[in-house]
Amino acid sequence: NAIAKDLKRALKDEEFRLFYQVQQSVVSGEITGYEALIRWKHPVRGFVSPMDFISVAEESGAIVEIGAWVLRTACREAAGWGNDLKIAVNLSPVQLNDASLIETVRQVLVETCLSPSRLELEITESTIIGDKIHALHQLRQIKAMGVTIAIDDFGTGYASLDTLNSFPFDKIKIDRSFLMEADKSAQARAIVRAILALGKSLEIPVLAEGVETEAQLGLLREEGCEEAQGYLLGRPVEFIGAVKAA
Ligand code: G
Ligand code: G
Ligand code: MN
Ligand code: NA
Repeated sequence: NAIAKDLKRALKDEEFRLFYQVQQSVVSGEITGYEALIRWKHPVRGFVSPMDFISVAEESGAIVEIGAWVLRTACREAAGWGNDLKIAVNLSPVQLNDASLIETVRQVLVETCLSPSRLELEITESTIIGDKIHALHQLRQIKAMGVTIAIDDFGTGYASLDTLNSFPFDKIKIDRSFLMEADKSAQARAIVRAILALGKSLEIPVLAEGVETEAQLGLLREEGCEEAQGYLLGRPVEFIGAVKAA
């Protein structure tokens, strides 16, 4: 595969970039953090979406190195922001299964001097479907360092509730598909409400992804959602200014 071959070279040639998308409090509008999103600035093809190369990187194993680069770069840049905002980093299932992950996280925190409580790792349900026991063991070690763990794309996997039951997640991220349909579908709104109720009863804060309209944000406000992320609040951007945390 041409992409698979190109990925290692791209890492060496420093063609990857991180973009950051703002996350904010629904009630106060204050910025709470940023999610790091990888972009590949290919010399010929221009910006390549992670949707077109993450799965290839997972199959070839290159995701372990690329993921370590993401983690290191995100933590280094966040340490330089001059605030206490969170930095959320996506973790691939392949990374979570890899035995090097714990040491990589530990090293990156030491190297960048980022306070561990500022780092949040985003895990999808599919991340812990493989070797579940091993994955949960790794997550526990990471959490013991003071790093927080969010469950991403919540509601789309086939075992959302089981996943929630198997690990003390620090945040639930409602998948953007539910928000997108919330404007026109009473059923999607009901699902959003149900996830928010679940978060309340488990005492896990909920962040809604894919917020694109004021109506969606209004719904989240009425229903007591803690945080939001989406094009309405900000698109992913390459550079962020110095923002003071609340
Ligand atoms: O940024 P965008 O919406 O194009 O991302 C598409 C997908 O790629 C999303 O599912 C997102 O979680 C994933 N993604 C973005 N950056 C990273 C990353 O650094 N690591 C991993 N594993 N996935 C990422
Ligand atoms: O799977 P994950 O939640 O990590 O995916 C994040 C992806 O969602 C990013 O690639 C980002 O570009 C995309 N995204 C973020 N906000 C919005 C939004 O409001 N609408 C849409 N369509 N995509 C969004
Ligand atoms: Mn994510
Ligand atoms: Na998501």
